[in-house]
Amino acid sequence: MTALTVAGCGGSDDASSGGDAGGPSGGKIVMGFSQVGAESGWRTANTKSVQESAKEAGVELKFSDAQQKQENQIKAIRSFIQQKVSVIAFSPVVESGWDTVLKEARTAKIPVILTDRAVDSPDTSLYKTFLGSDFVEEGKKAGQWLVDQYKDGKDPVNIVQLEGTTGSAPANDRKSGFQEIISADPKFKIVASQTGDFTRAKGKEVMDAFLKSTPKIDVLYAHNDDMALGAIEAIEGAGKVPGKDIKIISVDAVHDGMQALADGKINYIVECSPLLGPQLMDLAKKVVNGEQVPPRVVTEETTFTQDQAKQALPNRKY
Ligand code: GZL
Repeated sequence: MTALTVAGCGGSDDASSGGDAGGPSGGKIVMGFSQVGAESGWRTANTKSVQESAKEAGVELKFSDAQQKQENQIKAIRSFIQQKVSVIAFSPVVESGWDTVLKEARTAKIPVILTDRAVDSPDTSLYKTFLGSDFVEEGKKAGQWLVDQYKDGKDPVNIVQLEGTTGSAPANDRKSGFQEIISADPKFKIVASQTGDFTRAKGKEVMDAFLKSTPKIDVLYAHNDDMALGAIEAIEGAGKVPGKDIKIISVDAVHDGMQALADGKINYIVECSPLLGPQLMDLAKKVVNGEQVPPRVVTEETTFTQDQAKQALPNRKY
């Protein structure tokens, strides 16, 4: 294992050195990482990727779990600033409300990398780069599969939607991308839409309510596999067959989602890769050493049908 060292950086307490304040000169890169929480299988896999990649890269990782609360992330970022870390990376639980703390990081000359989720600040100088998926594209892929499935039909298609965490980039963008595609045909109607906060328990609870309040549901669009898996429990509890009575489209492609897809309980999954660790460490090294990095790094990902899931499952890393 080779430690990623910081070239030409000021001493450990020298936050006033030109350029970004790194760690002790010639010392290890110290990364402060604020994680959203542990709400889903995706998040667990993402945390594992970041932690394993830091170890592999010789980066000292100060990791904090915000339990899906923005105030905890802001507290963690302030603590990283106090500790004079070389670089801060975080996945913003929601898009808004970050300017103040990111300005504090900039004043302290500590570079920030956004991973997984974006912020809606117009001041893009507050962070060096955003590494993560294109959630609008994910929503479009989900919508396109549905349009293709029903291309010959004339009857109304009643859709219920389990949205991700309110105010989060994936929830906002997966919703808008999906809507953009299905709005081309008026037979597609979103008859109910509510947040399930990306968790299995909430997904079940909200789907239970949908089943009681919505006479005819043809399709569920879930913004992540965990909510889809919770919804499957509700659908089966109502005596209906998931994947047949109610078609299910989901996002992530974590193991349990892929298993449900292979078993025919989900019909289509749009992949959202959580394996951001290696790219994050590479970007961190460049940023701390003052190298240029692209303002946006989009992760590679694909889609899965039921047959493709059966093929892919044995080799999946998460
Ligand atoms: C997407 C990520 C989302 C996942 C959910 O990049 O932020 O948060 O889709 C997770 O499973 O909770």
